[in-house]
Amino acid sequence: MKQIIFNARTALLTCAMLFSTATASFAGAQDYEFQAVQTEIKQGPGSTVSVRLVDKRTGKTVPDAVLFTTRMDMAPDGMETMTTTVEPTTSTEPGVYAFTTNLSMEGGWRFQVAAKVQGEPETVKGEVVLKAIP
Ligand SMILES: [Cu+2]
Repeated sequence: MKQIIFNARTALLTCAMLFSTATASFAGAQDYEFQAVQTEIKQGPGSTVSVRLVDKRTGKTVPDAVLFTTRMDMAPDGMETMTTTVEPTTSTEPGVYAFTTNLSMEGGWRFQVAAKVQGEPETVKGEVVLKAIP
């Protein structure tokens, strides 16, 4: 009986070790997340949208990422083909990336971003949902 308990415990430990090894080898783009600094944005031209890039392993923001693809559309309101302009602008806070956009219609907007993070070979992709308010 004692031997069985011992074996079960060893098996559990082995499993835990295997699992953590597997987790480590799959570390990558999914360790990062884009978060909207503000989800309610004034409808109309010249609004600023800011997203924070966070390393989920540490909870810290990630500065110096290169954001190279962006798309703003109304997918949350069933209008995926309705897009608008979104241009990078200067941000004062490290790890926060700011954009000027024109939310031409009130309602839900989806902001998609792809980025290169230093030391991370995979492309980091993310999206946030915003609401254009009067
Ligand atoms: Cu629309």
